[in-house]
Amino acid sequence: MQTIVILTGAGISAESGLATFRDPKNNNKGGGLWCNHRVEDVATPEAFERDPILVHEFYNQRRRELRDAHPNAAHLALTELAKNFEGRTFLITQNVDDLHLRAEAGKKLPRYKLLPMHGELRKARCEVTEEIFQWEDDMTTATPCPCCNKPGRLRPHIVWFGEMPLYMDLIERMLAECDLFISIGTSGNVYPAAGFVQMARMHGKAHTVELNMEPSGGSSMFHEKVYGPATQIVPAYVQRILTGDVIVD
Ligand code: BJW
Repeated sequence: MQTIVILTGAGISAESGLATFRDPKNNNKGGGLWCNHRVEDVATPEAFERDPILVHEFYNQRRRELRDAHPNAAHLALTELAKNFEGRTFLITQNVDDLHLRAEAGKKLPRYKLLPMHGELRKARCEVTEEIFQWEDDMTTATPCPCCNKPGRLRPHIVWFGEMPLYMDLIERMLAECDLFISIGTSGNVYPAAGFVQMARMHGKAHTVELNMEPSGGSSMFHEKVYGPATQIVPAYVQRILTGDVIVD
C-alpha cells in the first residue's frame, strides 16, 4: 500500500467540544443550528452580502470556541499514522478548525499533506486583493484590511456554498491514485466531498472505509464500515493499518 487519502468532517472534532452541523442530538447547540439559522443560510456569499454582521458573528463565535478546544485522540492518531506510515498520507479536511494542524505540533512529516478544503477559521481574506492573513481576533465590518487599510473588505477565509473548494486538482489526482480511502465523521451531505468515495472507486483502485458515529448518506458506497465515537474507532483503525492488518489488493 502506497497512498492513503483520508477525508474528515465535523464528527472528528465533536469530542473536542466543537458542534457538528447537522446532528439533531446537538441539543445545547440548538440541534445543529446556530441561533436558529441553518448553516446553509449563513455560509453563503449572498448571506454575507445581505447581512455581514450576522455572518461575521457566526465565525467570530466559532473562532472564540476554537481557543478552548484541543485535538482529541482521533486527531492525534491520524498524526501518528502520517508519521509512521511508510507511504504517502493526504489528509483532506472539511473542517475549518485547526485541530489537525495542532495535532501535528510542528512535527516534520515528510510524506504527508493536510488539505483544508473548506478554508480555515483562523485566516482572513481581502475580497479585493485575495491576500490571506492569519486571524485570531473578532472581525467586523469596521475592521480595516491589513493590505488596503480600508474597512469592509475582509471576510473569513472560508469556502461558502456555491464557491469552489480549495486544492481540488490535487484532491482529484490523489483520489484516483490512492490505495485506501477513509472517510471520518462526515454525514455525506455536502458536495464535492460527499462524492469522493465514488471518485476513489470509479477512477482508482481504492479500498474504501467509513468511520463514523452512524451510517452516512453514502454508506453503501464503502467496502468497510466501523461505527462509534471517533476517539475510539480512529485510533483502533490506525493501529490496524500500522500493524499491517488492513489488506489492500
Ligand atoms: C461523529 C461523532 C463522533 C458526530 N465520532 N462521528 C445539489 C446536489 C449536489 C450538490 C449541490 C446541490 N446544490 C448545491 C450543491 C453544491 C453544494 C452542496 O453540496 N450543497 C448541499 C447542501 C446539497 N456544495 C457547494 O456549494 C460546494 N462548492 C461546490 O460545489 O463548488 C462547485 C464544484 C464543482 C465541481 C467540483 C468541485 C466544486 C461548497 C461547499 C461549502 C461547504 N461549506 C460548509 C460551511 C463552511 C465552513 C464552515 O463554516 O465551517 O462546510 S457547509 C458545512 O457542511 C461545512 C462542513 O465542512 C460541511 C460538511 O459537514 P460535515 O462535516 O459532514 O458535518 P455534519 O454535521 O453534516 O456531519 C457530522 C457527522 O459526524 C455525522 O454523520 C455524525 O453522525 C458524525 N459524528 N459525532 C464520529 N463523536
